[in-house]
Amino acid sequence: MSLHGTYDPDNIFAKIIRGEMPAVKVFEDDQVLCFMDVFPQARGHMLVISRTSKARNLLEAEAKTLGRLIGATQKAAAAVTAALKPDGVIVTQFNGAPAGQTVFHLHFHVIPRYEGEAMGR
Ligand code: DGP
Repeated sequence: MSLHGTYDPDNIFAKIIRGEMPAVKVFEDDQVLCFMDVFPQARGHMLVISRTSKARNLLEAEAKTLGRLIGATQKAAAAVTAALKPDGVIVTQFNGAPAGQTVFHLHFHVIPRYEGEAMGR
């Protein structure tokens, strides 16, 4: 799916939000959800999503949603740094299939990096 199109309410993250699919949740409130990536690129790889927004990508997100998401992403990065003591943390996200996006519900990746360890699945 390119940047153009409409939100699919049956995407996998929408199902996780509705409790129709299992996920290993790290934290959640009424606005955001942080959970473990099922195909981790490194130990502690997490995803941060909005529970309420129907934005498929960064370009569609409202400022308020982005504010909440980046706050939760910072919290996730701090939590994984405290828990697993990585040497670095990548925060990233992809917009549109040609850019590498595979799930079309806006999400931020939090990927710990460890010196001497290759990244990959
Ligand atoms: P992206 O390429 O940015 O759209 O990344 C989507 C990520 O979602 C990818 O790292 C794998 C992860 N993922 C896909 N399906 C599931 C799932 O069912 N559960 C969880 N926890 N993660 C998933």
